[in-house]
Amino acid sequence: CEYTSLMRIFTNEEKRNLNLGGHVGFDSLPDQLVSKSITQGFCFNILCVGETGIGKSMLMNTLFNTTFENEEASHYQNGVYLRPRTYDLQESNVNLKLTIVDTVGFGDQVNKEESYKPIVDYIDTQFENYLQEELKIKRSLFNYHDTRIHICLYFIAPTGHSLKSLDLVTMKKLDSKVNIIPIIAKADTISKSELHKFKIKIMSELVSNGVQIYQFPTDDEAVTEINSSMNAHLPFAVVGSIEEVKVGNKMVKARQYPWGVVQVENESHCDFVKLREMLIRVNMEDLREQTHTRHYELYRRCKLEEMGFKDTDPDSQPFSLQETYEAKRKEFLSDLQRKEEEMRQMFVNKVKETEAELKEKERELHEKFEQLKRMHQEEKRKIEEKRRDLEEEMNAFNRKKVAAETLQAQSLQGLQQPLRKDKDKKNRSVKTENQSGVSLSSSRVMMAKASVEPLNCDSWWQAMQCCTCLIQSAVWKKGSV
Ligand SMILES: Nc1nc2c(ncn2[C@@H]2O[C@H](COP(=O)(O)OP(=O)(O)OP(=O)(O)O)[C@@H](O)[C@H]2O)c(=O)[nH]1
Ligand SMILES: *[C@@H]1O[C@H](CO)[C@@H](O)[C@H](O)[C@H]1NC(C)=O
Ligand SMILES: *[C@@H]1O[C@H](CO)[C@@H](O)[C@H](O)[C@H]1NC(C)=O
Ligand SMILES: CC(=O)N[C@H]1CO[C@H](CO)[C@@H](O)[C@@H]1O
Ligand SMILES: [Mg+2]
Repeated sequence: CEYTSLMRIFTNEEKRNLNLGGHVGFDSLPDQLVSKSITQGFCFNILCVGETGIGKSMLMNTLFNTTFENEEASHYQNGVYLRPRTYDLQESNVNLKLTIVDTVGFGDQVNKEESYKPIVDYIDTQFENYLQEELKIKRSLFNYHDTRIHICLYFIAPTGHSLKSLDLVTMKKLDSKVNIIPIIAKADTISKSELHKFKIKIMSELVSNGVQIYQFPTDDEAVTEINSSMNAHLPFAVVGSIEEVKVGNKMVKARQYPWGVVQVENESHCDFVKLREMLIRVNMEDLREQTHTRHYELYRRCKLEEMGFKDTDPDSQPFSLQETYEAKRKEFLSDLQRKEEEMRQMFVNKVKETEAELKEKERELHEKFEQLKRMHQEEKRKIEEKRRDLEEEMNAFNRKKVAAETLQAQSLQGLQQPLRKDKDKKNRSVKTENQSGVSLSSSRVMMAKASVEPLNCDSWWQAMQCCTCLIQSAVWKKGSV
């Protein structure tokens, strides 16, 4: 508190101009800055977005007059990915840590809807890394390797027609995250008049789709001079080559064709020199600054707001980090408590539910058991009945068998003394008319059977008939005898 009131006193105090008596030395401050920057070194990160084989690696080699390691991509990637390569370069006494990030497989998929995603993710990841470093308590931004993308060179195919929807979508997704410079690649394959129309068409398409591309700064006096016309040359039509061809008495970088030579560094042949001028020689620092103050700032703001930090409270009073923290903590704790209570309630309900379910299951099982038991008893009863029936039948059969046996025994006795003991009238009449013992005995069997068998009309009748037939046959036999 005391500190802030003291500050107020100082700031309210009027400033006075004073003359220095002699040389003090703080005029060397800019030099000190320069030498410090030089010892620290610089980093610069370039992202090349473009179809496979459109000339990305070749252009980088031409721009930096060296041969970076090159690995040709295949056209059969399942998706797009980014390949960063970092190099340490030195020019006079300035060290540059250069990172070149290439898109691999861009534009090769049948479905290109998701092609922009890996690029956006990569850029965001670099921002996130920087933010995490910034948020650390012990941060070391001084020797932090900054991997944030400073410039995105967007390679447009030299169709002479118009932009592809993939180009528009990708640039639209990137324009709030990175400085974009669109370039027409392999510009030697398009005629001069067509190129002019193509450039106009591209710019009008970018404007009508609201794609923000990087504008060379025109507010800075030193740069305005070179620049204002440069914005009119966008998109730059470039040619890449590391081949040296002799033109006149000089070796120049060029592409040689049967009908002539395309000189890379001749402004009447292509815009390569303009690109190199604007990208490396004039605006490199501005690109770095724009990345930090515009794109990174936007990312940081969104991210912190997402995390719940605010500069002002709802009544637009200044809101310190401490207060935000306290508020967040309170909110978090109450949230936690609420969640815990919810969980507990949920648990109790679940237990109750499960209990009820179990009870229901038990009841069902019990019912089933009872039913099975009943069924079992019923069956048992039935079988018992059947058994009784069968036993009765067996008894009846046995009785019959005994009777039949006694009868048989009797009949055998009767056969041994056939004519001695006949008192029966019927037998006598048979005896008088039939001398055959065998027939007589069989008739007796019949008779015995008839008496044993229950008085069944059928068997009675059969017996009777049999008797008659015996008698008849006896008559018949007597006649034949
Ligand atoms: N006509 C013409 N051909 C070029 C130009 N730049 C590169 N090429 C040719 O295009 C082919 C591919 O060039 P690269 O630089 O390997 O293309 P790239 O985009 O790096 O390819 P990947 O890394 O595999 O995606 C090579 O044969 C180059 O010679 C150019 O400006 N004009
Ligand atoms: C590029 O490098 C070669 C040596 O590798 C050199 O002879 C040539 O002059 C350089 N070109 C430019 C434009 O600096
Ligand atoms: C650039 O190209 C033009 C046209 O081909 C030619 O007249 C001119 O001499 C070239 N400039 C240089 C420096 O080679
Ligand atoms: C308007 C203006 O100052 N244009 C200058 C831009 O830079 C080129 C050189 O790169 C000059 O030739 C133009 O005169
Ligand atoms: Mg390449």
